[in-house]
Amino acid sequence: MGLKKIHSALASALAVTAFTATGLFAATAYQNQVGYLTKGQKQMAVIGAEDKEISFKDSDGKEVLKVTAPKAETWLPAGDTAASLVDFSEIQTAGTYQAFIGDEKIGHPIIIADDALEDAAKASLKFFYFQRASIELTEEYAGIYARAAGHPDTAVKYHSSTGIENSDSTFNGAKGWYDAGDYGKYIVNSGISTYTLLQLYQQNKEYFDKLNLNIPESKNTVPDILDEIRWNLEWMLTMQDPTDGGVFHKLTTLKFSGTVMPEKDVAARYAIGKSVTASWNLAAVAALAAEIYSPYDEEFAIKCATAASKARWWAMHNEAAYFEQPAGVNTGTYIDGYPIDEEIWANAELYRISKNPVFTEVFTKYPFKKFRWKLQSWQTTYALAAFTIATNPEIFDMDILDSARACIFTLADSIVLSLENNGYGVPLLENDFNWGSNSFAANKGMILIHAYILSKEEKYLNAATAIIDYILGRNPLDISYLTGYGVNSAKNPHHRPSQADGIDEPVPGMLVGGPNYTANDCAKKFVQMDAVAKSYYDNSCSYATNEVAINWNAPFAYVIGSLQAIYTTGKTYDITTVPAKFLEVEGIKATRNLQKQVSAGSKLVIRNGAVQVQKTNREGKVQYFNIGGKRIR
Ligand code: 9MR
Repeated sequence: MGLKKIHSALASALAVTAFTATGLFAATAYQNQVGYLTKGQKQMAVIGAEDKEISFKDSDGKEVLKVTAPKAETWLPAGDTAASLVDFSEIQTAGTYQAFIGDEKIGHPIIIADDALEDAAKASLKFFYFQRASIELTEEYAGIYARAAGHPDTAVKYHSSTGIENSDSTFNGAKGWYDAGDYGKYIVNSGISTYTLLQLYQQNKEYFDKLNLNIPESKNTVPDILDEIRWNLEWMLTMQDPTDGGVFHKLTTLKFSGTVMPEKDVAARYAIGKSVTASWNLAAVAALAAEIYSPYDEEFAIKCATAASKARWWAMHNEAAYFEQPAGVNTGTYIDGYPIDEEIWANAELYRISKNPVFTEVFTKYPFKKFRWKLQSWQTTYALAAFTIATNPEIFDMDILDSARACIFTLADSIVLSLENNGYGVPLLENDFNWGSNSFAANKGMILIHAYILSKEEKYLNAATAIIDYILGRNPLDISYLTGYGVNSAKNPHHRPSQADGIDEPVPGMLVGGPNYTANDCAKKFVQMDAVAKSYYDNSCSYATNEVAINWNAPFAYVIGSLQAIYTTGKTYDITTVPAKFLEVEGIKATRNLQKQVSAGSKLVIRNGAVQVQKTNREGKVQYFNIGGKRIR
């Protein structure tokens, strides 16, 4: 470990116990270390400042605002040290400021700018480029993090758990993003990550159409964020068994690799398992992708729509095909024995792009009509369905819309409620400090942004801002959990390339998992049950608190990207937007765009649960073909 890489809990301990020259205890301030949006909410948590005057000075030393620190309040996850939540939202002029109590500086420099979150938002998306499998990262795009291509995955074996017996055959499973600190590619986790990023784009097109991520595709006419997402989508599509539409659960080696660069991990890679959850995940994501990519590449859009429909068909006929970790395999499991939420989500996506009523049958299929009000995660996707449904009131029926809205607002209101008497102004509860706590934070932010889109009530936007502040430094460890951003940021993530590349600073733009009171690895000695938000160890040995993952970066990118986009454009997603045009062709799912792709005289239809091509021959007889061109009799 390099000298620079000191344990940040130690660093913050030093900050907390800072003494003034006179030996008096100095106030400690926790704040967003990266920046505040000029027109957004601005807060800092100050310990030892109750009733004191906090003075905010600009870079010329001129006082621009004076605030009396309010009553200090605790926030359970931080333990019993109370803090005053100081609001300085009134400062609405861009610049760099400093807070003082008398002559004493408190906190870090305060950066206020119209684009204060833009660099961090871009970095959190650029992370996905750094996670690309099967491609060399060149200096032009990766800078000092350039590296050789790893994992071509052009000849992936079938593990016996796929049900494919021919052990000699292989398939091309190239591209995709590495899941996390390891080099596996997992469909279930790709599902929520890819969906979250697609939503970010779809809801903020004006902003993201122009955003340059400096990736190899930056020069083409497709928005960079969509090019990046496509890298993963193309891999996800390869995981579908062409013979039946079922989707393999994961593509990994049999064992986790050592701490090596991607190109050094040359052990055989396998498709492992075929599962109902993987199939629903592909169905959901590919359906949304079909609509989003259709203006750019209709052939790809059709491919996605077809894959979605086929995956659905398989999942419906294999409802109990849960993934089980086969003997001899130790890579991530993403086991989920409850696929109903995924089924609802996938059907909602399919219905949105097609208006084919067959996809609404799911809403009456189950005895309960209401969504469970649960925060979204790789395992629980009700909220993802709720996002799609609630933001499409023109498409979904009133009763299902109500259920979706209830899901979002119940969750959002409970998050906002947790801000009451909360001295740190952080809407997180003790239970949130589990594995990947920062992703619970970010996913709560995604709920809040949706509540804001639907209601335009500022309290939701402000609570989402508070979550970004927490992640970027307003926390009892005084740390920014986003690598490369903030005065005191995470330095030693559990991320193989960052550990093995010989470069001191980790790959930037990565959100580490964060405090986890269940940590049972080298971070165990830092677990504090009476201050769970401090249960963190900035050391690469701690996968339980300091790993990175695509399903953690994605909601963070969603929240920080949405906030920046909303404040930049002054607009939120217009929920009356509908996909291009729906075509009324025998319950067809294709939009006009998709339809055009099929040769003259033919059209895409859904028959028997699958996408088929309907043609009328010269004699006027209607015939059906599968997507591969084979006649169905
Ligand atoms: O994010 C996953 C978390 O919810 C689980 O509790 C944990 C243990 O099963 O696994 C996490 O996912 C890991 C995956 O299995 C393998 N790649 C790294 C992921 C992040 O730690």
